[in-house]
Amino acid sequence: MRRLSLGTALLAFAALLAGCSSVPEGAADAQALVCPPGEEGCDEVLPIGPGGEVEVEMGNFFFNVTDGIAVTGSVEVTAVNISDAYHNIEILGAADGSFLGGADGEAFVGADGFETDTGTVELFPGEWLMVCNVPGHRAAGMELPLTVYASEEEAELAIEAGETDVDRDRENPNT
Ligand SMILES: [Cu+2]
Repeated sequence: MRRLSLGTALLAFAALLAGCSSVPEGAADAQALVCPPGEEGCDEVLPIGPGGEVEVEMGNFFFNVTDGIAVTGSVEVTAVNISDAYHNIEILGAADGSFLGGADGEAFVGADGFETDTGTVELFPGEWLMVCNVPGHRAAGMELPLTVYASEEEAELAIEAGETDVDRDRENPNT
């Protein structure tokens, strides 16, 4: 009986190792490069996780993460436009349809001057890049990394360590 239960435990452990479906480190990059969204068979590969909420300020010409945290899955982004010009957010390499690495991709949120828009994007864990895809805006400064954590636990550890994107304010070149 002892022997059997030990064997069962070992089998379960082996199955856990073999069948582990957690996304390996660097999966975000792999997803972006190996399986472009929109190509056959790629759109089913979506991150599984609790997701999260992030608030981003956008202006001429910068982004600033002001609140929230992104965990893998469906990430809701609220984009608050604090300028008088239209801006949007495209996440390069996003798994759900944003164009990979170009300026003619798909923004999932966009707002006219002093307006706010909310959208969701499916993201694997990793470091992503938010850009505004209005011509010239990215080059003028509208790009900012967005960290997507693998789990809520990992996100909480980052919060405790003060290492989140929030308030990672960079110099506004226009002030
Ligand atoms: Cu812009």
